[in-house]
Amino acid sequence: MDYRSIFVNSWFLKNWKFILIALAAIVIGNLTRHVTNKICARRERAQKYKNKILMSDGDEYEGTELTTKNALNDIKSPQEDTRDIKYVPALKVENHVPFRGAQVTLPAGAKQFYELVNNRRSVRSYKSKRIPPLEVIEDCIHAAGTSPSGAHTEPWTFCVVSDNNMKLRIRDIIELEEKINYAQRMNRQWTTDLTPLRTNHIKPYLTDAPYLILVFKQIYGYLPNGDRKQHYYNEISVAIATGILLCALQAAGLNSLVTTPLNCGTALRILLDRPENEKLLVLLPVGYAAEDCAVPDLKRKELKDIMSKY
Ligand code: IYR
Repeated sequence: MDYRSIFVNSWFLKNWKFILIALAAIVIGNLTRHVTNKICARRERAQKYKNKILMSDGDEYEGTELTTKNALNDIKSPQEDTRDIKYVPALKVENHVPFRGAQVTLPAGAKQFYELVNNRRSVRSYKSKRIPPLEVIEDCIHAAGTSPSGAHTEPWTFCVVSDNNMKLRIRDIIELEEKINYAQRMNRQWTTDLTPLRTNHIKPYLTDAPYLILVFKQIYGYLPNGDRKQHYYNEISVAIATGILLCALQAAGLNSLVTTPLNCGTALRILLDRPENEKLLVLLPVGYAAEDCAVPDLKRKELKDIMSKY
């Protein structure tokens, strides 16, 4: 047998170029698939990581043990998982400027401020005919908007309602839910604890008070490109802003009440045509107390009972 001629005439030898090209194509094909799979997996992980971050708006990390210095050895850079994402700060601030300290103070300082705020009471009956100027309400909300907030996200919306028909619709929503709240959602101890305050599901202040301020927390915001923006500590931020609002209303000689209408958030948000990223935190009736307004004879804790020195 002429092995040489078999070899020279073999199909493999004749087609070696095509075979080589086919083999190369298979290798390149597999390699590309492998690489793209890897890239996709990493992108997916990065996206998952980003979503996870979006969830954490400042919650405490839950752990049963106190952190020790050993924990430092376990730190893995988050960059590992997020190499493919380009991060830019949501806050557009270029400079820091010299701080000039408090330029405005009260003549008698904090003692005077204490006198001011100690005079505040939660008011549940209002004069409907005496209407404070809207500018005063605007000034108070302007003050509330100076509140500190997580990463300066300013996650608040203050909706001011003075329209009587709108107030009536708000009252209807709240009284319906509160009837159920008092009857079954709040437990017996809760309703019993409220008896000294003489509250119930009937709330004339929602239509009598000249203004209702509905304070919404924005649980996230939007970047100019439409992407979601994280609102860190949004509830704490809006609660602080509400505290400032209460002080401002008091300073303006107005009365108010902090109400937390349980289970009414969505209905009120839809009524006021607010977007889904806004959740109702509190609702404040605002105005002047009715002539016959009575308040429970409450005592406040003494300084020594609320402060510990170290
Ligand atoms: N939101 C209800 C119940 C209520 C709950 C507490 I805590 C109060 O301090 C007062 C009232 C209401 O507004 O009647």
